[in-house]
Amino acid sequence: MVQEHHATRLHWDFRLELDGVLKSWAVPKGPPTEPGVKRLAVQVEDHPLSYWGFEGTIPEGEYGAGTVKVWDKGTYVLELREPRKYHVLLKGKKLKGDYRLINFKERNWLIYKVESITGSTEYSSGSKSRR
Ligand SMILES: [Mn+2]
Repeated sequence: MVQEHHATRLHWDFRLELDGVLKSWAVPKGPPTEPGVKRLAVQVEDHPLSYWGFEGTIPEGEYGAGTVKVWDKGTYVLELREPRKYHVLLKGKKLKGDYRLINFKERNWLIYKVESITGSTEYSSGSKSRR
C-alpha cells in the first residue's frame, strides 16, 4: 500500500504488511512504476495495521501533519527476506511485478523494479499472499 502524503515535503509512503505491522518507507520521489529506475526509500517507524488504507488530514502539530491519500494498494508476495534485502512481488494497480528493497546505509534503502525473469506475474513460491 502506498500513500501520497502532502506533508512539509511531498512524499509517498510505501508500506508492507509484515510481522503484524506495516513496515514503512518514505519515498521522496515516489516508487518507480518501470524497471531501471532506482529511488531512495527512507525507512520510517512501523505503523499499526489499522493504518492500512488511511486517508485524511493529520492536524498541524502532529507527526506527519498534512493530507494523506491512498496512491496504490493491493496484495503482495514476499519472495525473499534478508535483514537488508526484500524481494516482493507486488500486485497493486500501479505497482505490479517484481520489486527489490535494498538497504545500503542506516535507514536508507533503494526501491526498484526488476524485469520478471519468467515474464510471468505469478510465482509458485508457496509464500503466503499478504496485502
Ligand atoms: Mn509520510
